[in-house]
Amino acid sequence: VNVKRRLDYQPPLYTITNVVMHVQLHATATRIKTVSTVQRVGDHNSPLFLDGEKMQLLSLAVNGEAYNLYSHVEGGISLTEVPDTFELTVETEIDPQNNKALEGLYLSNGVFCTQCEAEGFRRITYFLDRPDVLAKYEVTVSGDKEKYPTLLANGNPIAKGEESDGTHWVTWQDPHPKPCYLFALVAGDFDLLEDSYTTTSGRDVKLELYVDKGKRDKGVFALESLKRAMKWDEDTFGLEYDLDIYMIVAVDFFNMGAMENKGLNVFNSKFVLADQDSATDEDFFNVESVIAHEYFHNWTGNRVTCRDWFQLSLKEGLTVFRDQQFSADMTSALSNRIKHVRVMREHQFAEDASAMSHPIRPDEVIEMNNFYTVTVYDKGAEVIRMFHTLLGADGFRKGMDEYFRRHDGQAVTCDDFVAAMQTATERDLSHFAKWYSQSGTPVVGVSRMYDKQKRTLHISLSQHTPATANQQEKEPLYIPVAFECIDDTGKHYPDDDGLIKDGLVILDKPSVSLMFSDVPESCLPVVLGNFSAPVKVDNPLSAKELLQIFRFADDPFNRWDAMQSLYDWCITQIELDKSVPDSVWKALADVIAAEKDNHELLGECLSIPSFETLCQTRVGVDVAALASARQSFCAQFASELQSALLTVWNGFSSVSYTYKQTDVNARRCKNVALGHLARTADGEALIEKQFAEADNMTDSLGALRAAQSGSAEVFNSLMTAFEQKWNHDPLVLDKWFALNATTEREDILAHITMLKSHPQFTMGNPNRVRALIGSFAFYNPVGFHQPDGSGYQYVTDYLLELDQHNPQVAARIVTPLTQWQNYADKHQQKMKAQLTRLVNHEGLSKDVFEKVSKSLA
Ligand code: B3K
Ligand code: ZN
Repeated sequence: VNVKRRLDYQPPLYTITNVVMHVQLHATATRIKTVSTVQRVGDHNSPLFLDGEKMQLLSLAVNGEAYNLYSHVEGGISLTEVPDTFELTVETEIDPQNNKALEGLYLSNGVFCTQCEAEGFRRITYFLDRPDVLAKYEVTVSGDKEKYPTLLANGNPIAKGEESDGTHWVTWQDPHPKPCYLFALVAGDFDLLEDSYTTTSGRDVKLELYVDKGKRDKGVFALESLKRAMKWDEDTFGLEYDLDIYMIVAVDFFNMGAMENKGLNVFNSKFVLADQDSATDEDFFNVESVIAHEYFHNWTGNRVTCRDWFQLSLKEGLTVFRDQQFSADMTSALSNRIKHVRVMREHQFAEDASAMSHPIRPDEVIEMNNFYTVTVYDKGAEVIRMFHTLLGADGFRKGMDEYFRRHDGQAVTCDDFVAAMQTATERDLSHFAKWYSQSGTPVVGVSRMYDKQKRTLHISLSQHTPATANQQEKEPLYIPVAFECIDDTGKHYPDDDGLIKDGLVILDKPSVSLMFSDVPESCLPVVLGNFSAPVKVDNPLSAKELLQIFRFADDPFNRWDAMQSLYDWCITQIELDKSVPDSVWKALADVIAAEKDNHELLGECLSIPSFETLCQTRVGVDVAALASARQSFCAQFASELQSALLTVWNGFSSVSYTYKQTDVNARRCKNVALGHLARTADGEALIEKQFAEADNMTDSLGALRAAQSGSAEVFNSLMTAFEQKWNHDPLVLDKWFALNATTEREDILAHITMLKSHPQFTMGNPNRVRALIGSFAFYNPVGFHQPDGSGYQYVTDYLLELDQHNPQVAARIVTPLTQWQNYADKHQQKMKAQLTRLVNHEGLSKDVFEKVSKSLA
């Protein structure tokens, strides 16, 4: 196999500055004629290598003359003796209808669309498919007028026409040079929502949102979100949109969330369509944040792009950080922060503990699509957030301004970003930059020594990053640790030497010591406020101390986190066959009473850490044992706190649905309470009442989720009703598939097999596959990790089939299997047996091969 290394980067030997394309759409035989202006870069005689795969080459010409001096080589063609500058004409033919990988140009559900990032353009034509080759494009799309009344590509439409044979065509011109991964083309028959936006400097931008016929009303929220994102980026970063038209198309068949193609975003319909009946509060939130994310890419990704794919976090980490800040401003800072920390703890820490561990700027890649990871995206965003924390909002803005001043229109590296931040703020960020090269999750240790006589407290912070599969040696990182020191009356204390500055201690060596003089014994270190760095904390605290933090910490994230640690501690007690002390139940009842009006915090604080999060504070997990400890804690939680929880659930007057933050918080709190109450004798009645009365999807689904952990009978009957009601709407049915897949039941595998033959299920649609098979593998620990290994085998069987059609999606879903390191020996053996089956399978895609072979190495 072909491993690519970051350090092997070479600038291109040739470049392409101009592209004129003619695409003649046809379901099984689309023809593409591409005329590229090619230039030799520097003085050399090397052949011109063009990437290309899965297509037929019909003809090749140089400066208009047929050209023979080429040969087919692995992954493309090689042309010798080409002039220094010339026009290259390539004609190719492809089969979009049978393109089930959904990469390049494909036809699904009557819609042609493209996905070129990372390396899909090479499935459309022979080209220099690399992000540091930037060209201007003019694209003419032609196709059947009746089937495809809408013909779209990047930029502005400049001409159109009709032919007598029933076809029509449109020519699009994109004035901004771009790498080919941002190329897009869409053709189909859509409903259109139109709007406009005027930028601060007065540019009128047409906004167009294309959705499936009959779904116009479900697009309204996305379009409003887009305008909020445009405004926010002007206000926050001074960044304006740069074309006269911005188009978004929602499609049903898509490998991921969305794609930021220049001027023509293509979206998974899941992140566009939303209304009160069919979308939850969380769906609304996701629509707004994905719409914003793709829009923000216009500057962080498109105007300034990546030099090579190892630099992916340059655009993704930064853009995720930007969308997180936007969402926090649009909704609420605390719940956003908690949401993202959950992703880090459930998924990124797990990735870093597996053999797929990689730095946010990876060093080695076999299949680039495997590196669109929680590490590159979410840990990448955490690294950007640390810049923001260290430099302050103003410093960060200066750095961003400098970054765009230097690099607008260029393809650059993560080092270039750090350098711009450094110059603009006159800070030495060289030590900090190690976050880009070092993988693994650092553990920050906290230890305390109190001297009763002297009334002094000595606190030491230390750091240690465990070795990862790809890197044995780890160096100390530059870690900003938000720090408070509080006693049991809530009083805060400064340290003697002033190491706490602006609430932060910089841990930039193996350890740092803090002294506090004349302080009471009850003083506690409260660390990592607002999750100031992507690390684990080892701060041994008792239940009583955690409750002290909950009561008195200034930082609301720390307060929530103290409750999470308390629950984790309680579950550990149960694992050790000890009981949860009464004092804890009493304190929890007080917490609920004290915070009853703070719906946002209460809702989060009543959520028990997920099974996946609990795994990250344990080693050698015996799945059934941990799951049952968690279950029994939940059951006890419900019975001990029943009356308090009931008061919470009853405390919400039913108002008709709006998606506004106070209501979202209230609904969340109510549904979390219902989830607990489901385990009590009253549960059934409450669930049925809520399900019957719900005027929105959040409450319907909340009732279903609650029922899932209560009586099977109620759950089954509500699920049947839900399925009947939503049979026509696959996006809603995905919620139903996922609930089915995550239910604990003896016959779960047979149940999933039955669901695979549901009329709405198809292996060809990634959303369905993720909802059913993905949810099972990721979020049904008891079913997936059955002691006899049948869960692993089931998923493996499925993946072997899926991999033949859609390697990208298969490689995603294989993730839980590759994370065997976290589990007890008995699980490990059986997981590895299935991974071995996969790796030995003939014809396995390189996507799945990379992850599986790394995980077995
Ligand atoms: N840039 C795309 C992701 C492309 C994934 C390719 N396998 C969407 C995004 O991050 O905005
Ligand atoms: Zn992105």
